[in-house]
Amino acid sequence: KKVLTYVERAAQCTHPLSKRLFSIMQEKRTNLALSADVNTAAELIQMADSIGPYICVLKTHIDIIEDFSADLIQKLSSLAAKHNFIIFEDRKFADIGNTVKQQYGGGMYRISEWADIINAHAVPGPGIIQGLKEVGATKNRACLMLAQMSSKGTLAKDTYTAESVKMAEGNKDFVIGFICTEKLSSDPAMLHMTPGVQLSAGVDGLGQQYLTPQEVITNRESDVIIVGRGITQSANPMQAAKEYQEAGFLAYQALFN
Ligand code: UP6
Repeated sequence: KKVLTYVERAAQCTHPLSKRLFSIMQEKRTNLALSADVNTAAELIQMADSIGPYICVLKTHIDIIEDFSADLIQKLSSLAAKHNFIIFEDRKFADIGNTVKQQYGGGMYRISEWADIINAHAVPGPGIIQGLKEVGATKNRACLMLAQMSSKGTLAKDTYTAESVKMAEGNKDFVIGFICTEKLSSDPAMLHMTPGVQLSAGVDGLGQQYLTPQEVITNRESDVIIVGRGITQSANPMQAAKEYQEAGFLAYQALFN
């Protein structure tokens, strides 16, 4: 079985965002996404600026920021341009099409105006993708389907996972990949992004389960490692980010050995 490089994968992408992401991964030699789960605008901006050089994706949970403002979005967007990373709002939409459309485009966060990528649960059925697409597709945004989760006891497995993959593959004009714990699609354009990653395997006190970059990228053939507390709670986040970047990229290179 031939493993494709990021350059070869980028060439297979029809969606501009997945093409751009694979290109960034090659250019910056990183498959690291930072999950910037901090609670103030100042911390988020500081993280994005200091960790920006080491990542391909900055993942946000905008609704845990205590002092959200339009200024934060403006600063985040300029940092994305400065450091060349993609912004992924981890909103995990999970409602009917008509509701997610409003949650995505409206409210106080206006997610569709600044997030390149969002994600959605498959549980409502394909209407959720239709609703999100009505807002996002015209802006060249993209979506990831949550096909699996990292947490203990997750119900997203077996048939649910398989059906989520089918739903994604039926909407390739808007869905560019998955949140998952292993490679799920043989389509080289489909991105696999995996949360629950730390340098040592383990658990937290609330059901999170961690795998190593090597397990995720080399053994399970996912594409992007999503790291939160492994970096943000480290004594030296910048140093930790470098370590995850290196571990993730070495694990990618090991695919070709
Ligand atoms: N996340 C998971 N597991 C999933 C989906 N998403 O952990 O299946 C998200 C969490 C958090 C990040 O919402 O933002 O990924 C993981 O953070 P951590 O590395 O600090 O555990």
